[in-house]
Amino acid sequence: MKNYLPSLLLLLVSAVGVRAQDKIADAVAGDGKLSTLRSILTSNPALVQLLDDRSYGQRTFLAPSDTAFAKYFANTNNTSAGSNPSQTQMEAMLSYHIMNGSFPASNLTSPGGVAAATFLQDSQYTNLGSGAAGNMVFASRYGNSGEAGAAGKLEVFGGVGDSAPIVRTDIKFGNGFVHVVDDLLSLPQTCTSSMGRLSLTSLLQALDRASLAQKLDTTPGVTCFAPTQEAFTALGNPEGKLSQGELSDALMLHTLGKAAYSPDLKPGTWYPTLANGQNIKVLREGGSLYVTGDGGGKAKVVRGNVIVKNGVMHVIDQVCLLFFFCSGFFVEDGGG
Ligand SMILES: *[C@@H]1O[C@H](CO)[C@@H](O)[C@H](O)[C@H]1NC(C)=O
Ligand SMILES: *[C@@H]1O[C@H](CO)[C@@H](O)[C@H](O)[C@H]1NC(C)=O
Ligand SMILES: *[C@@H]1O[C@H](CO)[C@@H](O)[C@H](O)[C@H]1NC(C)=O
Ligand SMILES: CC(=O)N[C@H]1CO[C@H](CO)[C@@H](O)[C@@H]1O
Repeated sequence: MKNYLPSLLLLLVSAVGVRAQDKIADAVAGDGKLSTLRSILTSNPALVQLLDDRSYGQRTFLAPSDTAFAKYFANTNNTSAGSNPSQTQMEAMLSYHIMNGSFPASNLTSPGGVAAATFLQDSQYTNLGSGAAGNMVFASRYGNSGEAGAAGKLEVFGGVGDSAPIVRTDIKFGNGFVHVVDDLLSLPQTCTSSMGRLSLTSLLQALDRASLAQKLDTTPGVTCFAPTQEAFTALGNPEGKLSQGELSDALMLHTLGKAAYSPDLKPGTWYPTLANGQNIKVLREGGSLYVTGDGGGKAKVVRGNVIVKNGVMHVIDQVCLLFFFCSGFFVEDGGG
């Protein structure tokens, strides 16, 4: 009997402890800054079900604060369409705030950051190919590529390069953890609309001229290294000068045939691109992530982990990953 007593007590204590905030509604009841969320949950039983259902594993809810909703509504209610989010849009949006798994703050704050799947499965926002379920988010205290030298605020990165700061952590509920965010995550968009939102105009023109925009937007599971507008300008806007074939090769060299979030990119490793037989290598140096091609040129990731519908985009500061024809085209004596 003596042997069973401690574990029996532990069982009772934990049973009581869990029951207190078992349901999501109870877990968010105690925070004075979550009243908008509470009323949204009341009218969205499907979302409550997604959080409270006990028949599958742990999850982590990024709960938007009243501040987050106020900022969101201030923008969206005033669109030219003038419409508030529908129940379906609200469900899609909040399912993107539910990470699939248990991610206490101690986990999310680890160096390099964490890429995690969410419950956003709506095919309007998610096309990662077979085997994958919900689209992803990236959480980090070390900036959008997880590489900053010093720890800053903990943020979650979603669609179109937007991020949401986590302002309160580790509220427990029956199925995992709740962290409060002060912005809503933007839903992932296609590669090309994300590029538009980030003003990557020359890149869009290049994709258009090479007739690759459609392919890039619809292939399930891609990583796109997207050069900035400044990178194209610095090279004299090659998007208007190269032939369609050359542009196509150049763009394919900037694209991997699977989604690789920054934690998946291992330094010193070569990754096959969609350009035939050509690989690019990832480097980490001085608080930044770089990609380099066979020619040795080096592009720095200036905005990592922009989540897109069919994968991820990392914005880089150079057009040329020094593929052979690029140096051949721009340097008089030819590069190979
Ligand atoms: C925007 O729409 C939401 C949802 O219908 C509503 O709750 C909110 O009060 C509106 N906000 C503004 C500023 O109009
Ligand atoms: C964070 O959680 C994931 C998924 O549970 C796990 O694979 C990973 O090892 C954890 N990392 C840390 C630093 O705890
Ligand atoms: C959540 O993760 C589990 C375990 O990896 C997986 O079986 C399930 O399909 C995932 N669900 C979603 C909605 O991603
Ligand atoms: C459609 C809509 O919500 N319009 C509002 C936009 O913002 C102005 C100023 O705050 C309001 O007066 C409008 O009603």
